[in-house]
Amino acid sequence: MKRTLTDVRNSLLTKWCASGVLLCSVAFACSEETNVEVADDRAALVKRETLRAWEGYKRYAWGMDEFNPLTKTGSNWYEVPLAISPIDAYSTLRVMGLDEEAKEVEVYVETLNFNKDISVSVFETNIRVLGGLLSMYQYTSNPKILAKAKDVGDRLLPAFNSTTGIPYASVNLHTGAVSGDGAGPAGAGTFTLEFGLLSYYTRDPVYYKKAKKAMQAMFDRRSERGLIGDFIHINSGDWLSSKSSISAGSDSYYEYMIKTWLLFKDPDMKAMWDATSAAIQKNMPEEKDGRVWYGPVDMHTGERAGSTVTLYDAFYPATLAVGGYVPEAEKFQTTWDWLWNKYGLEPMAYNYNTGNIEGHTYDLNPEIVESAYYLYHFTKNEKYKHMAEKYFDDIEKYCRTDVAYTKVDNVVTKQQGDALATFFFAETMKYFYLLFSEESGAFNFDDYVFNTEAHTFRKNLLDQKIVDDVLLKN
Ligand code: DMJ
Repeated sequence: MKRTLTDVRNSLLTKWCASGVLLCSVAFACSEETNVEVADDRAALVKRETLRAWEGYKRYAWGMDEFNPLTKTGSNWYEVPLAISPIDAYSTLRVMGLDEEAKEVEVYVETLNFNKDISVSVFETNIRVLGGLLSMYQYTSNPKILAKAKDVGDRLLPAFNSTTGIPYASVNLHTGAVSGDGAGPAGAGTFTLEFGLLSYYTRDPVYYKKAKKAMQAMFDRRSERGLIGDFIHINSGDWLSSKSSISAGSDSYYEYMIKTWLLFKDPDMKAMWDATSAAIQKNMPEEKDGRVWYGPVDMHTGERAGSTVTLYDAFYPATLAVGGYVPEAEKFQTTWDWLWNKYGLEPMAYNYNTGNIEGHTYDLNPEIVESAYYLYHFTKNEKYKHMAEKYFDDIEKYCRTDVAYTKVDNVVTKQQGDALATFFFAETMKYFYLLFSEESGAFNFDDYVFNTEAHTFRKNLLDQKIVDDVLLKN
């Protein structure tokens, strides 16, 4: 059976850890602002290439979770499809003004039934499926889409019935049976945006309460240094690994603290972000050959616990920038840019002490592009645009196929593999497009918070009084 991103992430984690409606349809105006044809050539190229890849997916894999562009087949994460590619692609299609294609997805999603006897990743289903549906609802005001989002949210809820409130890794969408009682920080703290929006639109606080409790449970188990480990037992609350990192399995826990503050103005989230970021700045950065790395450290002693980093870590400049740490973000982005240019693509895992690659694949991941976009937005320094131009050129050179784009199994040999990850549609192409079209002013950054899958959540559509009443009241 095909390995999903979760499997890969889990295997990386295992390796590293072992060392350790009633629906309230709320009326609001759908924005026209994103449906603007953008003049910039680069942005137009990104849009054309997204459409070309999307047509490849539609032609050869429609309805399936993922497209395999070399064999021109489709594949599913589980025994039956969850339509992850279309749901994940929707918000990008809208951002690019590909409205006919987006409408086709919306109509298709109305027909989907999530009552499926499959055990799914709670994390991935939340960020890609629930996140995608909620963004779709904000664009369309279609109550059938909100009903789908609520249905998915309800099917994920049993996962949160652990002793600590940190969710089980997997839940069966039909039976509610749960499994997987070890979690990383991202598995605990990447729900507050989606579950918060679901609470907002359904006026039911249960979702946000569960998501916040899970995040808080992780935070409450921090060490005297303010750091957390990277694997915990969700029922005993005992740390299974005291290695503290910003890498795969931990990353979006940090991201969601600041973004949940920005979306809902929950002061508890801001307090967690402030304390956690200060602890990271104090303990993790390490200089090597003039470059800064945020390598893992022991959560209790602060001792260096390795020098392996993952390409996922390149999300952190964006998170630092949106959290007010722009100089630190700029410095860290320089490191990722250096690593990209060392190989012409980014390796999945890299040891900055030995200089060796420890994971050779590049799965069309977005993080370095995301950070270039945020830094371009905040600094307007052209160098971030030039960085992104180089990333796009390299992706075109090594990952482009006759019908779409595909992963590279080895960033040294550039040997292509046969998978187009759904986040290429959701994130990678969206961030390229937004960066290259920034000057057009067509997309107002300040109106949005992106979930970790780059789904656009419109904060200017939210009524803070409703947020206060439904989400933030004790
Ligand atoms: C995406 O699925 C999300 O950004 C997630 O948080 C981690 N990274 C992958 C893409 O690399």
